[in-house]
Amino acid sequence: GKVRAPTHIISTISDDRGEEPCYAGVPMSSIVEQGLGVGDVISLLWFKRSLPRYCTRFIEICTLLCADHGPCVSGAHNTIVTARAGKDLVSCLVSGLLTIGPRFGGAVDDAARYFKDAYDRGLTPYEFVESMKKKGIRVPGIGHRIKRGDNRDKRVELLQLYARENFPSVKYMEYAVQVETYTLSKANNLVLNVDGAIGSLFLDLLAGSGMFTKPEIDEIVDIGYLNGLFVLARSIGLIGHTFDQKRLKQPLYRHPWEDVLYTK
Ligand code: Q5B
Repeated sequence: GKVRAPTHIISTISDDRGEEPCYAGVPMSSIVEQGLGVGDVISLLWFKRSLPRYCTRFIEICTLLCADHGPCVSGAHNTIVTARAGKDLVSCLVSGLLTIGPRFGGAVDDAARYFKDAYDRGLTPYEFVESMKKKGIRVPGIGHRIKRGDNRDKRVELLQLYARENFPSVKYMEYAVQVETYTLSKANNLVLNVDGAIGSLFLDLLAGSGMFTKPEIDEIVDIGYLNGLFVLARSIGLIGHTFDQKRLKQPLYRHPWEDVLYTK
């Protein structure tokens, strides 16, 4: 019989060998004809399934709300400096993206991991936060440089409102809110931030939509899909900052001496 030569790559998300490319088995023409959006495409290419509209809309809202947060945040700052050094679009984009990590924008996965573990083990917010403190770990998804208890992050409020109105259950988000209530009693900047809101709400989406088995949820949280939402969204803003600097013909950036503490 025929012997199949061994393949060096396995791929399960897309296929362009037919008349038209397919995303997780769905032909592109069908995506266009059904009027699907970027949330549906993310569902197909990341989760390998079509998700209900309220889920794909949630993914789109995350993308809209995280697209940019002004020129002063780490990512935009790096992109602006790189653009002003005369570099190309891809260099400007990746220099901004490289700042995304545990402190800035890349705490979504860890927020989901820690909130899930604490909720599933039945820890009270007090037990959870104090156990993190003992381990010397900052609670991912908590804290912000400019947002405060009396100046909440509008993005967090919008995500919470959407989920309360559309998700079958928001138990993980409500747990994150209880954690926030406790951390705010310690310091006014320890609000639930956008990473924490997305991390906890995505747990609710995964657990409440009925579209994922428990092992699949564990795998998604374990692999770490959710920082991808921030990375994808913020790429939109970083590309915008690149064009902005080039349009404005901004010169090479040099940080002022007065703003550096020179010391021995
Ligand atoms: N403390 C975000 O810190 C920040 C604590 C904490 C327990 C915490 C910090 C943090 C976890 C990571 C996280 C996502 C670095 C943030 C984002 C996107 C963004 C950005 C934008 C956008 C801020 C003062 C005191 C210290 C600390 C304690 C702070 N956080 N304790 N758990 N989580 N959070 N990142 O202001 O006793 O004095 O030593 O790491 O979720 O990135 O808009 O800017 O869209 O672009 O620098 O929104 O919270 O505070 O370091 O001076 O700490 O609070 O231990 O206590 P800060 P620090 P003590 S959203």
